[in-house]
Amino acid sequence: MFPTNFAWGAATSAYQIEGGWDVDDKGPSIWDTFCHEGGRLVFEGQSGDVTCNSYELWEEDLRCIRQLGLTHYRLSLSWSRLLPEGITRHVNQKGLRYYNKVINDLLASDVLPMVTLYHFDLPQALQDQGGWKSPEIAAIFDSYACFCFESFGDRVKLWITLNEPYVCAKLGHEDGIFAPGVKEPGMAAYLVGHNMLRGHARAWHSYNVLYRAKQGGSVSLAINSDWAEPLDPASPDDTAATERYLAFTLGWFAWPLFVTGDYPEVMRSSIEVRSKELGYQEGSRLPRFSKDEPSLLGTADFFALNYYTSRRVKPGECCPGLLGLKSDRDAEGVVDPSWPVCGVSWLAVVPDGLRKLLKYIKDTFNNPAVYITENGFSQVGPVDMEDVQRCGFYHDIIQEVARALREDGVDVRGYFAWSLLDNFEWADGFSVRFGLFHVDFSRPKRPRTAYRSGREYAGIISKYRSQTMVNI
Ligand code: GBH
Repeated sequence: MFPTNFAWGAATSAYQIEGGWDVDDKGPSIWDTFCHEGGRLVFEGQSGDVTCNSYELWEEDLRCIRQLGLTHYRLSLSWSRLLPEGITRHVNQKGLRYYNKVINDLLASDVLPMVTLYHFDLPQALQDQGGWKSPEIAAIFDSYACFCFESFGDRVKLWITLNEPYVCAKLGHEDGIFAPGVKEPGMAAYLVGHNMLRGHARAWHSYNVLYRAKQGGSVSLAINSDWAEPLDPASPDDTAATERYLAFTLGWFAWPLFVTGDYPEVMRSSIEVRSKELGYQEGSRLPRFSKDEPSLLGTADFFALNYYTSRRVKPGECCPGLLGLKSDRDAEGVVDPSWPVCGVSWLAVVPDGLRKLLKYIKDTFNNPAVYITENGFSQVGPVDMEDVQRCGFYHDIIQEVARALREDGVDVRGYFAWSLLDNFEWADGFSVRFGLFHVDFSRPKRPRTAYRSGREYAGIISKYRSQTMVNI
């Protein structure tokens, strides 16, 4: 059913699980600042100060990883734990030691690490200099990336530079509901997305020139996208809106890497049309890539996809008179009434949307190798250790991955469940649980206990792995 070397994984991110926010010389990140600011930014004023305390309890995480029988584990590095000021002048040796232990322990357990360099947690020192809005950030990210390739690249062969630039750009700099809490609709998000792409491209080129020959790994950028289809498939307006919807999420970051080295044409033209309507005169709000910088095209060694949900799409009805990403996009996603919604309101459960999105990626981006770097199902409200709905979800979604592989010929290389552990779910704090393991945040030792879905995922992995063994 699955190729022998298929990656069976689970994922986490540093700020969501580590805690230890100011121990051992770690510098603050924008999420430390955002959570400590008070107000109603995060559910009940919670923070990632301690969360799963994986900084102290890594060996407990390793036990969970082994219990699941994972072949791969996706984690992220805390930039400000390694480089407290964000730059390589000052290296925190204890941070280095921590990640070296994590990586070595994984390898000793026959689990391969996939390492994300950046998952939403910019060092505060860099935010103070303008953060992702500043053009200089691309070179600073590149030197951080090189530091990581140099330090860990002898053992890490799968790299993600940036997780979900869309989320950093839109939620962090347009809606202001994620750190750094900037609300500059229709302006900052495009600039931030642009600088993230520039930083990614530099890091990929550095890896390519300086490390690839001796380390032999692969580097990509994790792109989140809903699957989208027209609300009424017979309506040309809905069909055009769907094209814009995909262009403004998946296309925004995938077109530069896989198709043209530039943003999708429909994204450029929509932004220009809206700018004209609003009498906005100062040139395009969507920056242009400079010919003097390394090209974006070809700077992904595989397609890294974070898929959670799907939408039916129609033309937008939101605020046509306002400057903003939604009004530029002019497309509205709605949840089909037949789709169950799990936990959080945005998460309509649509497993076959993943298959359709994978087929779309194969056809649009020239049949890349694909890792599904995140996918999951959340729980809200009283804890249910016998989470049968989530069990059903994992069975269904893995069937869809199998169909994409076998029937549609998509080159899927791996699947990472989000998440190994219940953790700090950003603005939703601890109110939303995505873990395969339950974490009791009320107890100092933060005990981890497998949900039924954790046990079933372990069963699925062991079943498919034994089948692939038989195949050889
Ligand atoms: C992932 O993003 C993140 O990488 C991960 O850290 C996180 O824990 C996981 O999702 C679960 O949420 O609030 O209505 O504005 C997934 C992509 C895009 C999904 C933004 C939620 C917010 C919708 N996310 N979206 S809304």
